[in-house]
Amino acid sequence: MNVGTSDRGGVRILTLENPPVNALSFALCAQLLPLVEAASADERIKGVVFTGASGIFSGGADVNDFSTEPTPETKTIRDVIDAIERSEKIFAAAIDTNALGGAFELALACDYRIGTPRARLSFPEIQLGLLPGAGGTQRLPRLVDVQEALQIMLKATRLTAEEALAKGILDRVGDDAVETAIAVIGDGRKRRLSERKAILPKGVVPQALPFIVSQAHKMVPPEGKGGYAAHKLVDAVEAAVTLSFKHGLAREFRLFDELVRSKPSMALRHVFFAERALSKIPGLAGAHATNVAQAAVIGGGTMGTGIAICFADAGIAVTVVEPVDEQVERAKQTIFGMYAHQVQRGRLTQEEAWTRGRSVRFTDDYGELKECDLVVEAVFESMDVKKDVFAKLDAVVKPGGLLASNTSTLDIDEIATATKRPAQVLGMHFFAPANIMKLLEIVRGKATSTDALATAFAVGKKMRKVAVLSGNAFGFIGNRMLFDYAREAVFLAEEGVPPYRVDAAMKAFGFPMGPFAMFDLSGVDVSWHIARARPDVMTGRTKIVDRLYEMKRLGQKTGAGYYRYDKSKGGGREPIRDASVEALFAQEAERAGVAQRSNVSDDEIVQRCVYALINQGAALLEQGIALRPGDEDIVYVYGYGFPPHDGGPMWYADEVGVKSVYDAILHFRETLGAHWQPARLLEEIARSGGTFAAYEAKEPAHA
Ligand code: T1G
Repeated sequence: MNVGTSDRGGVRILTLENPPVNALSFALCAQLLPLVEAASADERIKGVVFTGASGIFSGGADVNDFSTEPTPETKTIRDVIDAIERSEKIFAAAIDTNALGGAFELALACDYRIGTPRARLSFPEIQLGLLPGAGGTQRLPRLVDVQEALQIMLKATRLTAEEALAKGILDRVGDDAVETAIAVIGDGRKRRLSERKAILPKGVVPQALPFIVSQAHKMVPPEGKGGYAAHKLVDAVEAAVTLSFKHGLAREFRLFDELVRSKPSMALRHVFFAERALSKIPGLAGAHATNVAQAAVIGGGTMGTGIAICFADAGIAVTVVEPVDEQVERAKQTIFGMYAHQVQRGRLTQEEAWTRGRSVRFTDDYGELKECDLVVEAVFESMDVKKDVFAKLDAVVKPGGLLASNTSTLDIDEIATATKRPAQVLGMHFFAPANIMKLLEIVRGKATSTDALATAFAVGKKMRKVAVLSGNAFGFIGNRMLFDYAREAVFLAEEGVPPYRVDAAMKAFGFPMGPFAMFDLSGVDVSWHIARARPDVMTGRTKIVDRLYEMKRLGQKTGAGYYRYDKSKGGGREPIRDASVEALFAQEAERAGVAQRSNVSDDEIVQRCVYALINQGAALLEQGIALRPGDEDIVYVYGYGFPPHDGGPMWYADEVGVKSVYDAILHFRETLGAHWQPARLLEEIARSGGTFAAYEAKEPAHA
């Protein structure tokens, strides 16, 4: 890590070099600061250009640094920017690819900003539960108007070079940003944003500012529901208009320092690093990932079509094997419609959409799959059907071609027995809708090779998926934990807590959807099938699921399930409380002898559902099905809507205190039954006063 320096035409070029993203760490800033001061004191120098090594400007502050308490000697981006402000020289930022967060702020402190066509500028701080803490909230509203500045920072908008140029955030775009910056300095002058006033939107008078601010506060979630940083960001931008630059900066610093120590931000930074740790798998470092040039999907249903789109979006040619013509037509319409929508939304050009759409071919002939590097099977969830497909694939696909199943519950090792290539068989469990949901569970069978895993993770990265390694157990990670969550939701309703109350409590906790609305979305028949296949896992004390199934109350798709649905309300997707289902619960509970309870608190509802996740999460770690608690957190934040500002179930357990979770589970075991058996790992951590964050996997079973 260092700062390269060179002089050209009376201009000093300072090159940030701190692989992999040139993060402006405390250590790099400690090197950068004296160089800025030396350039400012050097008579021969007219100006300074900041640029980044390896074609990256900088990914912003080093997020690791936020976990250390800065000392008075610590140098940060703020100190570097302060030195720029005090200098008489002209400063320019020459930006290639990313200028994020603090890097964007460094560029805003300069007099000029030059980008290459690949330049991307954004303030991702809000996604870390922070706000731009090196002057961004004060300088950006002095370059674009307050409303636009708020949008850019609240939405972490990734501005392309073109967009930034159009907004005046970049002054020039050119292939050689450094050369252009040197030329601009040659003709340029000092023009610090700090000397300007914040810009009100056209036609808005200063008296209207309180209204704009109150509207902005209304646009973001409540502080306790993920909006904590957003409200502080609005306060900081308000200060940019109402206070002097100096006082506004002081206000921003105070708000940032409050956020960086806040629980939501620590949880979001945990999610940031946990996501990047996912692909660090013991034994995979030396593995060889095959380049997947040709892929195939077996089955052109909803999932198969979604998976095909994932390949097309990743630039991988894909053949969909679907024997039913109507299904092929439906799949083509879905793909065509989806890409047309992307073009309408300006997300893709016509050309890009056309190229991607054309990369999806259909056939009913397995013989065309010979050269495939990877085939994903997405047929009916039946072991016989899948084994038949894998036997056919094994006979046709070239040696070394990977065969993956999208199964959500079936045994990968069992599927592999249908082939002579178990080392190339694995699970790739996509979540519906496959082309939208980022979560992907990559399931390792006993014989799955590390090369096969490395290839699957590389494909997951190309698809921009969040890929999590799972061992081969029923329900893998996400659904296996969900079964216990679902059990508690159903048990609560059997004890007399109406489904709408369970859902309301879980939505108040932070889930976008309660469990019963979720069951209705995925289909009561799915629960019915699972309960049949694995009564040991999906246990109900009553016959409620059977009753609903027999009544064809399968959820949204039949207009009724645990709730009623009315086409005229929310397009038939809005759950409407149904007293007849509550009566059915009471009836079935009486038949099954389930005692009714009238005093169940929201806290109990939340604890039973969330602690069920935690307990099963601990069990999966013990069994080596999940590698790290952070992996389970990512599964729940990305796949099941666990509130990211609570960091995921295992992070949340540490926040609550593992001992408190353990004690509550012991209480549930006494009062609710033996199904509340605390996982051994949970007990160990509770008794030792430890945390899940400190858990290091022993040799995981699926290694
Ligand atoms: N700090 C520390 N490490 C970082 C980092 C960062 N800002 N960005 C990336 N890394 C690490 C990452 O953990 C991984 O490490 C490796 O780099 C590659 O990351 C004061 C307060 C830049 C677009 O939020 O968006 O500035 O796993 O796999 O896909 O107001 O990384 O290899 O050990 O993501 O090519 C604001 C976050 C900070 C940017 C590159 N900046 N990073 O994507 O690589 S707060 C961010 C990204 C701030 C100021 C505020 C992406 C990327 P490892 P990667 P990528």
